[in-house]
Amino acid sequence: MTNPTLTYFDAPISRGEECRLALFLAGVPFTDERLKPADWATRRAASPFGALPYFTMEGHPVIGQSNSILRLVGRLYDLHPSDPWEAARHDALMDAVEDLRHHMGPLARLKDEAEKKARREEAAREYLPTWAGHVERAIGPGPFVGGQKLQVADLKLFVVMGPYLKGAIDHVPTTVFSGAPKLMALQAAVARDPRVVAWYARKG
Ligand SMILES: N[C@@H](CCC(=O)N[C@@H](CS)C(=O)NCC(=O)O)C(=O)O
Repeated sequence: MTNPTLTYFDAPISRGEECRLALFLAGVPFTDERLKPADWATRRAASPFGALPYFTMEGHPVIGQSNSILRLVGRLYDLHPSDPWEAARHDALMDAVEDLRHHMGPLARLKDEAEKKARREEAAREYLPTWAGHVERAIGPGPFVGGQKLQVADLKLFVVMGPYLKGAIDHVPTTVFSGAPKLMALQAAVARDPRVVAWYARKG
C-alpha cells in the first residue's frame, strides 16, 4: 500500500497547510505533493472540484474540499469528535474559516491598490473583529475548541490567523483579533504544541 498523498501548492499556507498539519499530527506518513503553478494548469481539469487541496489514498475516491479532508483525517485518526453534535460545533467553526477566506480572498486580488487599502481597512474595522467575536463565543472554555484536546478545527483556525498575526496582510493591524482573547489563546496553544513546533522545525 502506497502512502496517501496530499496535493497542494508549494506554499506553507491556507487550506493545504492545515491538511498537511492534520496528517502530520495524526502521525500518518504521507506524500506532501507540492505543485508549481504550471503543473497545476495541467492538473486542474482532473482534480476534484477544479481546486486544491485534494487527498488521494489507494483504494478510495480522491477527496477534495479542505473541510472534507480535515473531517476525514480527523475521523480516521481521532482528531475530530465522534459525537455528532460536538462534531457539528467543530464543523461550524471550520466553515466560519471558509467564510473569512471567501470574504477576504477577493480583496487580495484587487488590482487597484487604493481600493485594496480602503477595503482591507474597512474589513479590519468591521468584518474581521465581528468574525472573531462570533468564533470567540463558539470556542467554549478552551484552550482548544474541544477543551484540552487539539483537533482539526483548531488547526484550521491557527492556519487562517497566521498571516494576520504576522502582519502579512497589508492594511490590517496585527491586533485585529485582540478583542477575542480565547481565540488568541487557542492560536498560541496550537503554536506551542510540540507536534506543531516539530512540523515547522522540519520545514526549516
Ligand atoms: N472550498 C474549497 C476551496 C478550494 C480553493 O479555492 N483552493 C484554492 C487554493 S487555497 C485553489 O485551488 N486555487 C487555484 C485555482 O482555483 O485555480 C476548499 O475548501 O478546499
